[in-house]
Amino acid sequence: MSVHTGDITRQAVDAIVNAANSALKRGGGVDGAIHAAAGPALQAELDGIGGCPTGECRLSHGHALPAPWIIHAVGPVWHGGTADEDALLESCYRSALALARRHGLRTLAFPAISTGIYGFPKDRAARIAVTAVLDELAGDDAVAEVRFVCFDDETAEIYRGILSQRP
Ligand code: AR6
Repeated sequence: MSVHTGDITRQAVDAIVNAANSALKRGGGVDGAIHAAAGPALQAELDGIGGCPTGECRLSHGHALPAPWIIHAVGPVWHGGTADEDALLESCYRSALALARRHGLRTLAFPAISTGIYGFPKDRAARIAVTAVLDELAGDDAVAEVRFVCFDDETAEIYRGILSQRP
């Protein structure tokens, strides 16, 4: 696991993870950046998939991206912590790793799912992300590398702090 600052669309990994919505329709934030970089063929492919429930993931091609695949993860909207948000966010990370394993994708880059437009507290989300990924990677070498790609230094520092605390 490693922490990076920058634009996830530039990552040359087997799959980048998108913070999508359940309709799989182009939105703002990292989703908008991924659609802009991948090109219109991405929305056409997603329209064929239809949608995706919160906490789950769907796979598409990367189209014009350096990454050949995109894992679209639908994170929860933050409602104050009483609407199963933690478990749904954890499920996004676990589902993304499971999908990667099933398709032989060995290097992944994750954004901080739900922490932008969906309003999930950044520190709480980062702890869930790191804990879920660590647990998924333990004892299973199908996925070799996970990068947490943060858009801002504040988020990157949160991830670095959490990773430095682990045993
Ligand atoms: N690379 C890496 N991280 C990014 C990038 C980028 N290019 N752009 C933004 N981020 P958000 P959400 C960070 O809002 O909260 C969309 O409309 C951003 O700073 O993209 O899950 C979808 O269609 C933040 O830390 O996703 C959904 O409707 C993180 O990515 C909705 O937003 C996630 O912020 C999903 O909201």
